[in-house]
Amino acid sequence: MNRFYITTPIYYVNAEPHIGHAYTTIVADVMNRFHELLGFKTFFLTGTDEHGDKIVQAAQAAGVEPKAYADKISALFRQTWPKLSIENDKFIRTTDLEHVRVVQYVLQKVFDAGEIYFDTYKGLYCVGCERFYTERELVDGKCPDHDKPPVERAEANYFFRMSKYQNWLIAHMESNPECIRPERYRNEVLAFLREPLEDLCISRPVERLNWGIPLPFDENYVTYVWFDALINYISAIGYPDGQLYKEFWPVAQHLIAKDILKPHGIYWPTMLKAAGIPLFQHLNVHGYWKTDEGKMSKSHGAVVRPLDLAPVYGLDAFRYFLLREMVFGLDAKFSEEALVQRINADLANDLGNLFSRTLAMTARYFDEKVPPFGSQPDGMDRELHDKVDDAVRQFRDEIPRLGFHKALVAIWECVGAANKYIDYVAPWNLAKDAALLPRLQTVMRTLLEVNKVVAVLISPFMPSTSVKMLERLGIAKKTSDLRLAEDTSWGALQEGAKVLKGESLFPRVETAGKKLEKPGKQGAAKADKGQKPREGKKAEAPAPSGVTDSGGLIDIDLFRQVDLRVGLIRQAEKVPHSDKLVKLMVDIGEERQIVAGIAKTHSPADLVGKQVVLVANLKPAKLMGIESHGMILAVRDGLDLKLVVPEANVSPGGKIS
Ligand code: ME8
Repeated sequence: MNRFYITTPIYYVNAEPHIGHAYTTIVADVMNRFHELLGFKTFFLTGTDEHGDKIVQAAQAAGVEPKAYADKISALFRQTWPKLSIENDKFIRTTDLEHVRVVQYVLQKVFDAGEIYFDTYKGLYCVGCERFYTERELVDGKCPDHDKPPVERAEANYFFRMSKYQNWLIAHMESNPECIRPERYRNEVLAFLREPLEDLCISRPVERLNWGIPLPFDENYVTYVWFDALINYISAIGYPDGQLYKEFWPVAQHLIAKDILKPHGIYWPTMLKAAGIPLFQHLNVHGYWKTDEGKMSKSHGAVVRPLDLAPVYGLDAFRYFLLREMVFGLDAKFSEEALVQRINADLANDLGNLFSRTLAMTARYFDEKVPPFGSQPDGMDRELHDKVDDAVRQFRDEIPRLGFHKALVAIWECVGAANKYIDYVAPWNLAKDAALLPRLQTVMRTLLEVNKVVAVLISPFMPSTSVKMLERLGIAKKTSDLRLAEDTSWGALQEGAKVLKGESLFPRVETAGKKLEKPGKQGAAKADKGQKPREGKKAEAPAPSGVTDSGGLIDIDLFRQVDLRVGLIRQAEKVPHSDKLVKLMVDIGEERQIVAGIAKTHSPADLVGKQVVLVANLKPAKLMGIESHGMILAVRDGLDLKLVVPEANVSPGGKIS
């Protein structure tokens, strides 16, 4: 049986969980659920890192003993994860006796092998980081993380012969290109390794710090917190003899952010090598979530507490946002506005609408029962089916290589294609003619099948929504019972099975910009319970999802149907025999040919390199025999015509809202 083992960092208990911790732990959960879906036997570990100076200082500030302090904050982490639908198999604490025992065992083993020695070290020490710094690591004489000058400190201590493993580690990284992913982080570690590697101080004298694991070979010292913490990845699964260790260590994958790349990319592999333990399979490294104020971390304030957000916007929506928004490996910006935008566009408008339209029509035309494929599928049905197969393939290929956002984009392409399919096929017209019943059956069955596959594919990301969708499609399965191949096979819905119309999956959030700091006052995030499916009330008169009122005003839904994008003009040329038209090639993330009536006011040469705003979902039209796939926005000013442009350059394809 295939196996999968994923770990998160064990988080310091010097402050409460925030969105950065939540992201890593949710990603681990997504990876774990994905492998379960593939039928792997999986193990998912998280926990808390509880020793060291930082914890002592935090406990002192709170006026309690370190252990009592650690108990409290550790419990907070432990209780947070289930509230975010995270299902870890084990929660380790570095104060667990079993962990302490394994750390001492490894220390003794490495000591006996002659890889630890005693020496005096004088250097510059940052209390925040709990480590000595070399001069060249400092920025303007200060610790780059804490922006404070380090203090001089001389100390007799134990050292791990890390330098000895430098060449071995370089060779290992060069011959295992996937050991650290994405590649930029492997390169970063290789760059560290171009400089001479120093030995690692792995002890602290008890008189200075007694909140640590005693060295087994000298009771006057405790273990340096990183030498203690990293070992959690093996102590938690019963190193050296445990069954879990034997089963799962050979497939271990770690997940961290870039802040702790050095301990994981250098200390940990060399420690393992010295202890005669095989290396982990992958170290997966992601970027930082930032707010407008900068990186979110406990020492910098400005944190977003996940539990304040998730209940306001919905747990699954929050998970979706984090995974969709961040390109794994790069930094991403967190804003409440961006979260609301994704909820309204991707979840309420796209997925929510597809699901309610499909179920509402199944209810109306087939008495809430799954119809058979009444007629042979036509070209459009096959195209949609192909899109679904393609999404399944991309999902399967992208997640193991950390392309979470790409997997989601592929799923949402299916959702978009299915919504367009409804608009195009117009089932309400088929329903008018009894002779077209077989065709209507096939159309609705096709749509139900798409919804089912989408429900399965989103299960690692949005487990509750997945279960809810499947239930309403007549499938009573827990996410852990789903299997990718079997449950995404086309046509597997039970004919005649009862489906349930029910409430909308994702209520639209009406106003953005609420204050995250005051979760209690977020009533503004009210749901629009009356969110309408695009399919109209009557089969004969399907209304679009947004409508005009009697005063000519449109509602927001109608506006949102216009896909406005920023495009970059790559090429421009005059259309022969026309004094008004220019043919443009516009980059909106993909290339678009657009014919625009702006030749009288704009020369092709002036247009190239300009950013413009365009309607990207306009039906194609032919102008002077040339296809145009969109419309550029401009304002008439007397005889002049001015293009509408963004205030500053933005990435081509940026969606306007
Ligand atoms: O470093 N964006 O614990 P820690 C994304 N105890 N992820 C973030 C983040 C941000 N702004 N801020 C934190 C420690 N994280 C050690 C680890 S492991 C043997 C010992 C996440 O509480 C991210 O996973 O400071 C990062 O690596 C981790 O929290 C650091 O957590």
